[in-house]
This record gives sequence, structure tokens and C-alpha cells, in this order.
Amino acid sequence: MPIVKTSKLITIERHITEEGAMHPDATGEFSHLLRDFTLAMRILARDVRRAGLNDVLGQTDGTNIHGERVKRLDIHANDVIFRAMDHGGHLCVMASEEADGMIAIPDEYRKGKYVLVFDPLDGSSNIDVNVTIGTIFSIYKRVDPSLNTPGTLEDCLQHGWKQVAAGYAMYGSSTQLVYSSGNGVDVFTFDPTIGEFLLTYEKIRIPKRGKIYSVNSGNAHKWPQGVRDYVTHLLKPSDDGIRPYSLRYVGTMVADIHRTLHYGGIFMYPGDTSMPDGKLRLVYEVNPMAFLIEQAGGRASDGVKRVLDIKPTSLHQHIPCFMGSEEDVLEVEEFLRAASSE
Ligand code: P6P
Repeated sequence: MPIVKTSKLITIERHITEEGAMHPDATGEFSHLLRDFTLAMRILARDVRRAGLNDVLGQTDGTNIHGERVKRLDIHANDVIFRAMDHGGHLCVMASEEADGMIAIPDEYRKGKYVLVFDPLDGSSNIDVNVTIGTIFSIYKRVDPSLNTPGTLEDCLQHGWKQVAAGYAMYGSSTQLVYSSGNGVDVFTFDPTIGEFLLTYEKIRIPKRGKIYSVNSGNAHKWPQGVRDYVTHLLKPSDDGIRPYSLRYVGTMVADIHRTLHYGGIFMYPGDTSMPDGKLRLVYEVNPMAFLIEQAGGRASDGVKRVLDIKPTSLHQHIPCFMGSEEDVLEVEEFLRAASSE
């Protein structure tokens, strides 16, 4: 699978502008919003690249709402995104993994019709050992776009199918920005010599079935029976050679999803006896990734329901997730159904 699939020299700004022109009611506001966000991604790409040198590694004394020790780069990334996005006049409210409640747009700035929710630095546990980390984001229109007042919690808790765009930045061997505004999934690779994100892969299509499963097997003793039965099935050699599957697990959702988009297979974070709703957060981790997976032709569920059809009830709520190649996700759902009917 090539990781470069276009020779056209197109920057993300030009791509956003051209896609914006496809929407007759486009005012350019959405393009300006994405332009501002790519500035934050450029800055974070630089800072992550130099993390070992410019003293942003290490932990703060604090923990976030999830009880997780907060890395200094988490705080820095949250601050960079806030400062890039708070004054553009395109947003009415923001929400972040690193903020307990909603993030208000300062009084002095115009309130726009969009909502931004994000995980500023996904994969924090990997920061200090130079393993791929990322930023996940999702953009909605506010519930009542005619308003110019501060956004509300309801604006942040919309169904995932209402996302107007979603994506992630992946700070790995190169920095890539993967996003969709509902017209397929495109990949842009950052060229630091010119400070531009260039289009390197157009309209990713996830294989209908893969040969990789991605899950933290250290939790296996706590999984529901259906998940255990499914993984046992994946590891049993089949006559057609499709099984056994290989296990690949980075422990950064952005990296595991990026591989799944390109190679297919399934990424799972099931609920278990200690975390009945799993570890991943619906609003700013699972929903944006589910949007991308579906835009690439895959499937994303909580094991029963389509993720994008689930109404969020709180900013930081967890949700079990099974996402990737359509046939693989349908198969785990069948194992879960069979186990629950026993
Ligand atoms: P575990 C990173 O901390 C994260 O939020 C996701 O990026 C990742 O998929 C998951 O947690 C890893 O969790 O329990 O396997 O270490």
C-alpha cells in the first residue's frame, strides 16, 4: 500500500478552498477556520519535533478530569490550539480533553457558527519515549447557526453524524494531517522546508477486510466473553490463510487508526469489568475517528450501535469502540451478539 498516492502539488489551504467552493452556501468562514487550525498544527509539529530539546517533556503536578497525569506537552498543545482558534470569529465554543468544562470564546471576540472539540495531544503516555502522538479534532455547526451568542453544552454534544469535518494530526516519522469534510479522507504531509502541508494521498479507501487486529491484550482477562471469543477466532489458522491475524498496537489511537485506514483490519477498545464503557472518549476521540473511518468506507460501532448515531450526554463520556474494515467490525458484532444471547 503506497503512502503517497498523488503527484499533484496542492497545499491544504488550496484544497480547503477548492472543497469550500463545492458547497454553494460556503461563506469561506469554514475555510478560514481550517486555515487557523492548520497554523496550530504547524506550531505543534515544530514543538513535538523538538520536544526533547525545548524542555516540554515531562509531567506537570496535575491530573486531568480522567485522573490521568498531565504531561507538559498536553498543556502546551491545548494552549496553542486555544490561542490559534479563540479570536478568528468562526467559533462559538470549544471543548477539549484537557478542560473539565466548555472553553468559552473570550468576550471581546465575535462568536461564529462553528464548534471545535479536540484532544490536543492523543497518546500522552508515549510522549517521553518518542512514540507517535497526535491531535484529534472535530468541527460542528452550532445547533442554531443564526445565533451570535456564546455556544452552549448542547452545541458540543451533537450526534457524530452532524460533524461537518473531522481529522487528526499525526506527529510521527513525518507530520501528517488527515481530514475529511464529508467528501472522502485526504492526507497532507508537512514539509518543514516550506512550512506547508502538501496533499500526498487522496480519498483513502479502507479494505473491506484486513489481517490486523489492534487492541490492548493486557485487558483480555476483563473483556466481555464475545470479545474473547472473537480474538480466539482471529488467532485460529484458517484454510484460506486469512487467519491468524497479526496484532499491532501502538497505544496512540491516532497511529492505530492511521494504520487501520491504510491497511484495514480492526481497532478495538472494548468495555470491560473495570471500565464498562471503555477508555476512549466519545466526543473528541471516537466520533471524529468514526467519521473518518466511515468516510473511507469502513464501519464504527460500540459493538451494537453505529457510533455516529449515539447522542452524547456529557463532554467526557467514554464509549466502547470497534472500528475499521466493514467485514471485520460486522464479525466482532456477531460474536458479541452470539455471546450475549447465550
Ligand atoms: P491503553 C492514549 O492515552 C489513549 O487515549 C489513546 O490514544 C489510545 O488508543 C489509548 O489511550 C491507549 O490506552 O489503556 O491501551 O494504554
